[in-house]
Amino acid sequence: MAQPGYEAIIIGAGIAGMYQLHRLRELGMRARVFEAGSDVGGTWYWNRYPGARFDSESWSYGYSFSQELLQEWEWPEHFAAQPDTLRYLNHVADKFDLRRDMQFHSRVTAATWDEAATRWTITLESGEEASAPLLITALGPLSAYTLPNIPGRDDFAGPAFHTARWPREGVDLRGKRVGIIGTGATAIQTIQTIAKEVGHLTVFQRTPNWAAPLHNRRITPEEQAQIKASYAEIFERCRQTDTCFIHQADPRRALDVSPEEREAFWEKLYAEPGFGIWVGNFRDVLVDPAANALMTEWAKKKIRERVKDPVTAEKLIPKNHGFGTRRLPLESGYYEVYNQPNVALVDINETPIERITPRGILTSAREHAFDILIYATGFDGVTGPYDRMAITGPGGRSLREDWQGTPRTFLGMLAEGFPNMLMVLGPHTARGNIPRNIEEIVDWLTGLVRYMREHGHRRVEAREDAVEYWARHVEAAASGLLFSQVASWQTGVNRNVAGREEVRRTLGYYGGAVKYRRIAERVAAAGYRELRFA
Ligand code: NA7
Repeated sequence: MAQPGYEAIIIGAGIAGMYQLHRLRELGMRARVFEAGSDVGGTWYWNRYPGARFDSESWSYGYSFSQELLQEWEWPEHFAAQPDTLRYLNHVADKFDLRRDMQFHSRVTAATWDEAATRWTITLESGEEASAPLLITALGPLSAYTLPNIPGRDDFAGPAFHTARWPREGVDLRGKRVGIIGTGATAIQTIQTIAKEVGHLTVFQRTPNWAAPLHNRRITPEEQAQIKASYAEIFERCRQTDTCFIHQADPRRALDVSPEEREAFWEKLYAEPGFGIWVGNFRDVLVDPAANALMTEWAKKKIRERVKDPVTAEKLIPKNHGFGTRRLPLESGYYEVYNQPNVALVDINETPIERITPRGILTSAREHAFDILIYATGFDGVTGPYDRMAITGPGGRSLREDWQGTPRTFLGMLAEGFPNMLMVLGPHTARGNIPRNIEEIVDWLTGLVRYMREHGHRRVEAREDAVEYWARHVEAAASGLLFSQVASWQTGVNRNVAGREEVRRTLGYYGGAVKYRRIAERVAAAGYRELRFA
């Protein structure tokens, strides 16, 4: 049965959808959130695997819009664990009474534009429909998880879990023989956590990643008071950096300083908490191959120092990409795990996985028997959540087909040819410390909605020339980065997804959040000339 009309439909009740609902309510709008899960939280609702936590400083991660919320909430650790983040998001949902306008257990499978009615109609998995003039997609860049395309995947007789669908009640791993596939940020957190309790752990590695210490610790009462007194400065600092983290690239170039000075700086960064060693490094490390090669050599030494067995250490050293050219996982004792007698590393380039069997995993060398299998095999990033829905615009235009190559957007917030569809953290937006990016985008979109209401506009669409400008600008911003030359979810490559196995795509805006904000604000201040209203 069709639901009553709303003024806006929001898909997703994660950090983005929650905040967007709050903002639309302030405009007095009737909005409805549809969410596949049974409650709020998005990423932090789904990703309950052991050791899940973020690599952003907690106090730079929460919402900034409410002073009361900032002052009443206490993060227990400098880098909060998933249960605390989920507890935080539940607290926000309660405080702002968000669930009243949310519908859970409601996966959206299709969204169809009706030009005559100037409305979107969404269809849920259940067949239920709802419609509204505005559709806001708050899908999350990492919500479409992917299982490995290995033969026999359903044959395993024991329990098998993807990290993004870890059971709520947890999994008893004590004393068990566990196999895990993947060595990305998720796997690294999982491995370093479960190695302490499992009987035996076998890690199947295809591509090692560079990783650096997180240096997490509890927040002391004195620090808590200091944090609460400094929120204005913390968020101002995040506004000034390209990634919205508190870290900003050092103005010096690695190639301009002496080897001693360089190494002393890297030692200092390695000993400090957070992403400093990635995004607060010398400014040439992520753009100049020579500077990156120096950093990479230095980082190799660290792995060799920490892993006792030289053969294992060499396997853990990435060979096909330089330091920081993929998302840098932060770790807490990850490398030392391989010094434990109950942990084995299988390099599947040497002994490829042939299939999953009822007992475990068969490689070209032998069968490994397990009680439990874990797939830490990642996501169809950024565009995956859009590809999984049938989004149909004017004249039957399919977003999935449009985006088969590279997405075409204006500011990553409006897709070319799809009126009244507004994207929070879609492709081609600045991304880094995600809630900071989300707040800015939601605020911008809310400003656009307010403008439309004030001017009596019912329809908005990006102009073709504006999309073309943004496409060129996005490509130009990405072109100098070493990062753009490496396959990862960030460049749209996922070898488990048909059609996405090889071709790299630019899926973010890499000109930095400061520039992104400046452009977006200029567009709004000049009356949205890049958009066509009706
Ligand atoms: P990632 O970073 O995409 O990692 C996925 C891992 O799984 C990676 O090591 C993959 O190897 C591996 N993988 C995927 N499919 C297979 C198959 N079929 N066989 C063997 N190995 C496979 O995802 P994460 O969840 O770790 O992190 C995603 C983001 O979440 C992260 O950047 C944070 O921002 C939070 P590959 O590298 O493809 O060779």
